[in-house]
Amino acid sequence: MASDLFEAPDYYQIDDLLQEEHILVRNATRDWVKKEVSPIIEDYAQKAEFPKHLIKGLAEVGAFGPYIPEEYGGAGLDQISYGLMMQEIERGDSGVRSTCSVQSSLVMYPIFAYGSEDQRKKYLPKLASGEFLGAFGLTEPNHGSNPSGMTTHYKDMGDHYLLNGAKMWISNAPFADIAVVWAKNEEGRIHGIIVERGMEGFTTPETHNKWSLRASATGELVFDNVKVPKENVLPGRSGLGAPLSCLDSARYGIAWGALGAAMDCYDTALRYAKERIQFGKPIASFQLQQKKLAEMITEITKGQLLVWRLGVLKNEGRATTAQISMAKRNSVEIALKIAREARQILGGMGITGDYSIMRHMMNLESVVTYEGTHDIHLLITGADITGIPAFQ
Ligand code: TGC
Ligand code: FAD
Repeated sequence: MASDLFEAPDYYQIDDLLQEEHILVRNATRDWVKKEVSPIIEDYAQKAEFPKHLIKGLAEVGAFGPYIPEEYGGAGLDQISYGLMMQEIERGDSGVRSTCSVQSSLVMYPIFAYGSEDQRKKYLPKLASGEFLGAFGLTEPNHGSNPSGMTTHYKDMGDHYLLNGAKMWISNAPFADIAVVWAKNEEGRIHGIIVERGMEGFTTPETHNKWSLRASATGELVFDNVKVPKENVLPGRSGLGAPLSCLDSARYGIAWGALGAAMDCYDTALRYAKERIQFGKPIASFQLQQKKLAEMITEITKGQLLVWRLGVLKNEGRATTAQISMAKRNSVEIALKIAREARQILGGMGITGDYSIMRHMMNLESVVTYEGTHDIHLLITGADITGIPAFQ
C-alpha cells in the first residue's frame, strides 16, 4: 500500500466532546497503526495470512482488554477510549480489529464477568499481554443467527466433563491458545467452558478461500470426546444471555471500528478526487463526485455522534442491547456504502491493493454478517420498538 497519509475527518468538532485521556489513547493507537499496520497489511491480506507479529504491539497499546481492570492486566480505560481504539485499529484493517474484539470482548470479558477468581488470575494477564490468544465459539454449522439451537454439549463424567460438537466460522481459531466455548449441559442449559489447545480430541481446522477478512484467521473448533476439567466451566452465569452479553461489548467496539474503516475510505477518496485530473479538471470539481463525498462525510459525522453518545451511556451503565445493536448496524451499513462509493471515485485504481478501499470493502462484507447480521439487528430494533419479537 502507498504511504499512509490518513487525516481523520472531524466535521462537527467531536474532539471537543472527548477528554484528554481519550485523545491520548486515540492518537497513540493512530500512530501505532500508521507505523505498524498500514505498511504491511495489504501484503498479509493478499497472502491471506494473519500478521502474528502484531500481537505484541496490540498488547502494548492496550488493545487486549482496554476496559478490563489493571489488576488483571487490562488497561483499565473507559468505554470511549475502548471505542476510539477500535476505530483506529479498524481504520487499519477490520481483521486486526477482529482479533482485538475477540480477545477483549469475547474471551477476556466472559472470563472477567463470569469466571472464578482463579480463572481470572490464570488467564486474564496472559491474554492481556498477548502471551495467550483466545477464540470464542458460539456459531455452529447449523446454528448461526439462532445460537439457542446449538447442539454442542457436555456430559458429567464424575471427575471431568466430556465435550462433543463443533463450532464454525471462529476468528483466531487456527492458532488460539484457549477458546471460550458455549455448550449445553445434560439439562440443555448453556454454559461457557474454557477449552485449551492440546486437550485430546480438540482440533481447529482453518477455513480457506475467504475473499474477506483475509488478514484474520478463521476456522472451526471441533470437539471429539474432549475431557475438560470441571474447573474450566465459567461459574458466574448460564443461559443464552451469557454469550449475548459478550456480544454487546464486541458489537459496541464494531460500531466504532466500522466508522474507522469508513473514515479511511472517505479520506482516501477525497485526496484522490482532488489530485486526479480528467477533462482538464480535478474530478473533485464535478458535482457527481462532490455528491458522493458530501454524503460520505454526512454519514460519518452522524455515526460519530451516535457512537460517542452510546459511549457515554455505556460508561454510565445505561446502554441497552438494542441501542448497541442499532449502532453496530448503522456503522457497518454506512461504512459498506462509503467503501463502495469511494472505490468508484478511484476508478480502476480503486480495485488495486495500492489503496486500502477494496480491502475495507471486502472486509466489511464479513463485518455486516458477524456479530449478528444486518437483518438480525433490524429485528432487534423492531422487537424493541414494537415489543413483538419477529425472529421466528
Ligand atoms: P432471547 O430470547 O432474546 O434471549 C435469550 C436470553 O438471553 C437474554 N438476553 C441477554 N442477556 C444479556 N445481554 C443481552 N444482550 C441479551 N439479549 C438477550 C434474554 O433476556 C433471555 O434471557 P432468559 O433469562 O429469558 O432466558 O434469544 P433468542 O434465541 O430469541 O435470540 C435473539 C437473537 C436472534 C437476537 C440472538 O440470538 C442473536 O443476537 N443472534 C445473532 C447471533 C450472533 O450475533 N452471533 C455472533 C457470534 S460471535 C461472532 O460473530 C464473532 S465475530 C468476531 C470478530 O469480531 O471477529
Ligand atoms: P444464517 O444465520 O444462516 O443467516 C443467513 C441469512 O438469513 C442472513 O442474511 C440472515 O440475516 C438471514 N436470517 C437468519 N435468520 C433470520 C430471521 N429470523 N429473519 C430474517 N432473516 C434471517 N462466530 C463465532 O461464534 N465466533 C467467531 O469468532 C466468529 N467469527 C466470524 C468470522 C467471520 C469472518 C465470519 C464470516 C463469521 C464469524 N462468526 C463467528 C459467525 C457469525 O457470527 C455468523 O456468520 C452470523 O451470526 C450469521 O450466521 P450464519 O452465517 O449461519 O448465517
